[in-house]
Amino acid sequence: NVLFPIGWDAFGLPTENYAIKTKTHPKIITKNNTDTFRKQLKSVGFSFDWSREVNTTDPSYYKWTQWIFLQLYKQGLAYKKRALINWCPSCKIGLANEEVIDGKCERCGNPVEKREKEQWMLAITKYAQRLYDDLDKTQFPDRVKILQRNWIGPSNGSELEFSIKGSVNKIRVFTTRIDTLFGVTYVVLAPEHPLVSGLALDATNTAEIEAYVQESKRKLDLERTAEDREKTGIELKGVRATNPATSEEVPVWIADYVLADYGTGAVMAVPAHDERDHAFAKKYNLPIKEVVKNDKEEVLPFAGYGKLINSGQFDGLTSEEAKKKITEFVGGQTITTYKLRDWVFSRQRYWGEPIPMIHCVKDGWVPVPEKDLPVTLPNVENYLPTDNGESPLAIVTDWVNTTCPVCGGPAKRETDTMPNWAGSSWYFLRYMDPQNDEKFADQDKLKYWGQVDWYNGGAEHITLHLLYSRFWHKFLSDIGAVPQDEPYLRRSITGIVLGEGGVKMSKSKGNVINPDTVIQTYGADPLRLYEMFMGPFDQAIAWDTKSIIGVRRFLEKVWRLQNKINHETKDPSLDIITNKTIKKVGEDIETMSFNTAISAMMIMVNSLEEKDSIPGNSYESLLKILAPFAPFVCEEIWHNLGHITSIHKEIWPVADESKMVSEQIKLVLQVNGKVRDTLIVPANMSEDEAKTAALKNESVQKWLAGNQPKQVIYVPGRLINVVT
Ligand code: ANZ
Repeated sequence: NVLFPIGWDAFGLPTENYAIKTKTHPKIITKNNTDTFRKQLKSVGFSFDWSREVNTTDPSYYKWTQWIFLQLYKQGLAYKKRALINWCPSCKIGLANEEVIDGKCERCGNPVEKREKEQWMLAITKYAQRLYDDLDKTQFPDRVKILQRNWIGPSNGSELEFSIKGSVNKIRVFTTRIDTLFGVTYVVLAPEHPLVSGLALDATNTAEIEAYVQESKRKLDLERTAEDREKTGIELKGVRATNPATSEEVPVWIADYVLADYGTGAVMAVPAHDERDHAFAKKYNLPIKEVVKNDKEEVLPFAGYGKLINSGQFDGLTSEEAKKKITEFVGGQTITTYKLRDWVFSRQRYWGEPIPMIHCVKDGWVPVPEKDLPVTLPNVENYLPTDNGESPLAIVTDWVNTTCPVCGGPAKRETDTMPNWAGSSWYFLRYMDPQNDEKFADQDKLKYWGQVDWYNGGAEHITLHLLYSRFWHKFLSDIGAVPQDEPYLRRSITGIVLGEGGVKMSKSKGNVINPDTVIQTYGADPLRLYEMFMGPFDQAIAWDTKSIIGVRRFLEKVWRLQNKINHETKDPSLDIITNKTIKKVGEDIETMSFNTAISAMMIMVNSLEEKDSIPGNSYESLLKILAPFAPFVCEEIWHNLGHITSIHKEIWPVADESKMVSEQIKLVLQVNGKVRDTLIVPANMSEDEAKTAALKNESVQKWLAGNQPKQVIYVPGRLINVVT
């Protein structure tokens, strides 16, 4: 009892960009495209349950996306924050991280800058550890688990504080190597660190500091942390921090290799043992103090573990022991930080779900009451991005101006929309109850269907979408809205079909294969069969028109075999191959080894072709196992054979194991020329196998009485004589 659904995740940049380019409303584009895709999917013969089709841009669907957002908000997991976003100065648009390729805008190829903006954020980091640990509850391939784990990127370390001379403020640092605390020769803050503006005023070089801060804010993280890039920074002259272990005073710097939103946004620098600190210290002539040594003489920086030196009472301890002791000594905390960041959930775009929040001067941010959902996108003429980085919705005053749900006074709607990842974070749940307008899905239905047993999709969604949807699902589980806390049990990966010659299909390269043309020229079944036959399912493989002709010929052979059916024919050799093929195809489908299943059927068809007449049952079994691969041809032949019901409602044939081996024959067993027993063996048994079987026989063993035979004579198909 399988639910095999389909739907359209249709909000987002590609549609919007295309709308701008063709001056057609995204709604119309979405409708046209989904109509085409639906027609194409049907013509290829996918067995989707079309009664459960969903579309994330449909207000009756995104009502629930907005509802989930409100629940996140109520639980404190959605919050607004001034954050640095990627800004394309040429397109005048804010971009998501995933829309920045190598520091450049995905749309126009110009360099992207950072810009500060108020953004809605989702606190996915609160779920980081569970998202990491619970991968164990899934049966995802290792490759998927590893990618998810790297993306979450937990890092175990300590947080500790350096006090600032003459100030009540303290600098909190995160380090994975607190064992190197005695080797700290300076402290570095990220240019965006909240203490910087205050400390800059205390410093004697305020103006220089300001200039450096402005410059680094424009740079992207990627650029700032690149290994080979020359480090830059500036000292906060006159500002001194105190090492909590030694009470030693060290200078305070700001440098853009320290990121604002990782750890605490500040580091204790140990140039003797950290690559980046070492390069920085060399450049700015800062002292380098060695505090960890191992047996082998190492050159600095030495980033490995060893025993402590120059570290007072901790000398002689191993790095591991010292970590614990020093954390205690300075009153630090053991902490796990994650590479994973909170999710920037705002887009200054038109084609997305409106974020259901209202801003009131008196009451601040107020959620739209659930009864007023969905907040629908207004129909606008102009959805072009604006010059000032505001959402195009900001100019739709009729829509923006509303009343505050709390005080009834005038208020304004949030004009940012959700990212394209929103609707796809829960769509699988909607399939279980697609028309429900009381709830996103009925509890009983959610319980009935349970987890997604098997999720197949492209590799590009392993980190972002898979992580986002696991996060939403865990949250829904926490508020009791879904019965389990992991959405998917299994995950498999489809390799993409590349264009002829092995490059990715793209319009600009002119190498796109349109399924409509392939179907017109060769048929839907050859297209299906070829895509499954071209190679292992999870690998990227280039399209090759010659090969589709090959599978088309195979189907033509299958078709011609109809004429050879003779119900009188009995052919044991065909029984063997039929049963073996049934078994192989069934097993291969389970492991998604479609290519080998098809080659097994090709071998079977070749054997059938060699015969003058073939038994009806062999041929019908072939049709049944081929039917999921080539549904149209098999159905048609099935009807030609006189059946009136569909082949797709037939029961899958069962492989008869006893008919998978060739006929049995009787071998006479002699010892020294006298008949002692008989042996039933498969007719095609090899000489070695026959001899081994004979020597294991009880009567033969008795006559051998533990001795080795002098000779074993084998007369094929007749007898074995053991000479003692
Ligand atoms: C002192 C130290 C000494 C460090 C040493 C390393 C080696 P992972 O493993 O990636 O988590 N760090 C901390 N916060 C940072 C930030 N916001 N931006 C850039 N670097 C930051 O790296 C943790 C290490 O990266 C921390 O441990 C800190 O440098 C640096 F011999 O502290 B370490």
